[in-house]
Amino acid sequence: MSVSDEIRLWLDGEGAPVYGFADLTTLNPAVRQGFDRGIAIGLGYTADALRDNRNGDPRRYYREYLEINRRLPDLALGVETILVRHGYKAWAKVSTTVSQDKDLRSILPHKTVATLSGIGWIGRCALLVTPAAGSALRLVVVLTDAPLVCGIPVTRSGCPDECRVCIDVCPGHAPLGGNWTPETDRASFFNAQACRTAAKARAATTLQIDETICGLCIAHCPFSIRAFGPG
Ligand code: B12
Repeated sequence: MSVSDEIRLWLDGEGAPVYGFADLTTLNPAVRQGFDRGIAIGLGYTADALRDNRNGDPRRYYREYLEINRRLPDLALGVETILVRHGYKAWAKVSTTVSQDKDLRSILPHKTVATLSGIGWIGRCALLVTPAAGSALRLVVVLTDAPLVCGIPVTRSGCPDECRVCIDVCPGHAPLGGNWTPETDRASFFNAQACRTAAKARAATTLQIDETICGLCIAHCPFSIRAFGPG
């Protein structure tokens, strides 16, 4: 069995709803930390968590957020183990260093690996949107030198021209209305600081916690509702 097939089999067995293999060689080697391939893995929320959050109660969304964050590193480390057993280099990116100034950027965002793997595009809310789970998923990435069979990169937004849902529901007015392409800088269509400020304010009010938890764009996204149902 090929290493790609073995990883697929294992992730399917673990119930990972969304994953893809990316050819990273179009990226600067410093950005991809010398690795040629990446695996993006996503775990989703339940319809009930999304419905409650839409209705103003993010408690279930937050519980599932914590549970997903607990499970994602296990999935990444499992994939890393398979790759290493096959004799390849692999690095499960289970934590991210982000510039904490006004920029809020990592060197290689998970979403870049995700679109390059072909599993989805970047919506107006700056989140990965997938046909399989909408934007209602969290991601982890494994980098490797294994010759994986890679997906076809997504290079255009799949959001309908007329859809303004995430723009209208965002309490921080963070989505500015523009469409993503791989060449578009985030700042031209999304105000990350405004998102962070509003998400912190919402989490303080609704959950009494000092964290960046909101997810209204996720819960209202028509692709999320289509994937999980209305709850
Ligand atoms: C910093 C950060 C934030 C910041 C800034 C948000 C942002 N969009 O950058 C703040 C604090 C505001 C934030 C908030 C939230 N975040 Co956040 N955040 C991150 C983090 C740690 C780094 C993101 C980063 O580097 N941004 C820099 C910019 C430039 O990159 P980017 O927007 O991530 O992605 C750009 C590139 O990927 C580029 N791109 C895409 N494909 C390609 C292909 C090529 C070839 C190129 C060149 C570029 C390119 O397009 C994207 C848009 O510009 C990631 C984890 C990670 N390691 O990636 C999580 C992450 C993006 N956050 C996530 C989530 C879920 C949230 C929240 C919903 C939190 C919550 N639970 O309520 C909110 C809402 C965010 C939103 N609407 O975007 C998820 C997104 C999942 C998804 N479906 O996309 C991630 C991936 C965490 C995870 N482990 O799942 N977040």
